[in-house]
Amino acid sequence: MVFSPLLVAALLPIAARAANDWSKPCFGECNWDITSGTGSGTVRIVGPQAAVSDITPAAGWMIMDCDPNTADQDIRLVCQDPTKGCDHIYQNSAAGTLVRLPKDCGSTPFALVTREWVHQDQSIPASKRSKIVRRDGSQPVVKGMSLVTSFDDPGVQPNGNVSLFLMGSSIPGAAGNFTVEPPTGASATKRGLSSWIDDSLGKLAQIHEDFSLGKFNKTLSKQSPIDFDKDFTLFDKKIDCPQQGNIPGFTGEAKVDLNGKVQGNTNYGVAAIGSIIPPELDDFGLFVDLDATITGTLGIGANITGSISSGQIPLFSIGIPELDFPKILAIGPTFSVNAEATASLDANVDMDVDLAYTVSGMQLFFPPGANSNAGTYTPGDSNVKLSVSPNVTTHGQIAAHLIPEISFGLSALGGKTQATINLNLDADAALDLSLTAAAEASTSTSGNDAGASVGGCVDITSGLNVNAGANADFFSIKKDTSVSLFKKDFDLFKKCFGSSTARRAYTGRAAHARLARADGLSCPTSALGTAESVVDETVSGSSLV
Ligand SMILES: *[C@@H]1O[C@H](CO)[C@@H](O)[C@H](O)[C@H]1NC(C)=O
Ligand SMILES: *[C@@H]1O[C@H](CO)[C@@H](O)[C@H](O)[C@H]1NC(C)=O
Ligand SMILES: *[C@@H]1O[C@H](CO)[C@@H](O)[C@H](O)[C@H]1NC(C)=O
Ligand SMILES: *[C@@H]1O[C@H](CO)[C@@H](O)[C@H](O)[C@H]1NC(C)=O
Ligand SMILES: CC(=O)N[C@H]1CO[C@H](CO)[C@@H](O)[C@@H]1O
Repeated sequence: MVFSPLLVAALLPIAARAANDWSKPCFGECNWDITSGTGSGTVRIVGPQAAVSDITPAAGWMIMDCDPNTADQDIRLVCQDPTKGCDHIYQNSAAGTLVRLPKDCGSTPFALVTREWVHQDQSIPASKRSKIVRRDGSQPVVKGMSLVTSFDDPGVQPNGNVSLFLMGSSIPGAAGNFTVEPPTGASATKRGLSSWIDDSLGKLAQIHEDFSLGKFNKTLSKQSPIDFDKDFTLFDKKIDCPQQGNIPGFTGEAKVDLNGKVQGNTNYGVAAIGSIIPPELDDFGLFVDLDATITGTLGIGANITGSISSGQIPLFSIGIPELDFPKILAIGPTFSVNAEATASLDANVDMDVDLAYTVSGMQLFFPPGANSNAGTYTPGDSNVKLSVSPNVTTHGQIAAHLIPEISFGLSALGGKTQATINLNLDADAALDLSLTAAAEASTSTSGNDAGASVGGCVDITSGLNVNAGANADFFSIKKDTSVSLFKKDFDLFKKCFGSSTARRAYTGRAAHARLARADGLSCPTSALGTAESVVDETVSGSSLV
């Protein structure tokens, strides 16, 4: 691992300083930090001198009336200390200049001046009088300024284009542990932009890693916990099966239950590059840190035949603290859990399979870059229980998915760029079952010797598949495409049992594809024997890695 100069700097206590320095004027370039309790970040804007200026006390200005909760407004202000550079705003004309606002004025870090004039109300509030009226009793001229935050306001010609570079983290207090450095010279090409994004995300990810290792003051490290624990039925279909000859009528049922648990922590970081004037994003990337344990038990019972699919079922959804650079970029993440199951069966089947995964130190990058780190991934022990009716020849296939998902709603520059980026961790368990009615079945009198009465093979696989996608065209990612970030499959359990005839009849996956095309459920055409246990074992997770 290469230690960036940034990281080395971050490790020195003296480097612990926010990028936005309120004591220095922002002339031609400016940093602004998120200081809310839910995250941290810095946006850096860079433009020609005439295009970026400052109306905070650092540049000598004092604002007299300004609504701290409004973005677009007219304000009154005076130049209180000309030696600090109030005049910088007049390099071209005040109108068309992007200015930094003091914290107590406006709800945004920057605004575009559309008009500047000598205000007709020259009064100075008593509370500010002593600071503003000069020693000789003279009073500076009260100016008026109209501020807007739609940075392409048609009412004004901007004094130049202004670039923006942004880095943010869901860890409060991480700003100040990084600085946003614009790309230099040749790298300001399309390719240079995306490598700037990659580098910035790489640096942030490194800082996150250090935070999680407790290298920094631990009280700063705050993660977004994810916690989900629920029992639910993915589908439950009942059919009244009428009497057929000497098979009595009964209520057939196909049921899939899942007890799912997802516990862990997540953090994220973002980087964006573009311009605030004109307002457009040129590239964007994010990464997610994830430590999670996904466990669950999948239970299946069926005594009717056919295929069924539950479709994706939303089970749970909760917001994760957002990151907001007002009027520039807002990221609102959501953690949700979905589940899905499909089955094709024509035997009497009862199955319980555990899902168990632990993911730690996973770092996922979107768009996928060189930085992705799968972390360590350990399957846990899994109990496998399977009972089937002994005397049918069948192929069956069941798959169940538990899908925790983190989606990032993104809105940049007054909605000019909007998209939702989804990262989903699809944990699945699948059963492939192939049974052949063994000749001995008819002579078997006790259900205990399942091996003698039923033959076949069972193959249980489980896997974790991490995908990313966006719901709108998003730079290099096209709408509704999905990118695989990580994929791992395990053959959890594979076993043949019963007679050798039955084993030979095992035809593998090809047979299931045929069945999966069938649709709907129906009553069995012949009586199904009572299900007998064929597998009851614990598969050790450590045997799978
Ligand atoms: C400002 O940005 C616009 C739109 O991207 C571009 O057409 C124009 O050439 C830029 N002006 C300068 C001076 O770079
Ligand atoms: C850690 O952070 C807390 C809260 O910000 C602060 O009170 C404490 O002094 C810090 N400790 C160190 C060793 O920096
Ligand atoms: C059919 O399967 C359901 C679900 O496993 C079970 O509750 C029911 O008792 C079964 N009925 C028969 C007649 O086997
Ligand atoms: C399966 O066994 C049951 C009883 O064990 C019997 O009633 C049924 O006819 C058998 N079905 C087939 C297809 O052999
Ligand atoms: C190691 C280090 O420099 N940590 C700093 C990260 O930033 C916070 C907030 O500015 C400081 O308090 C830490 O000391």
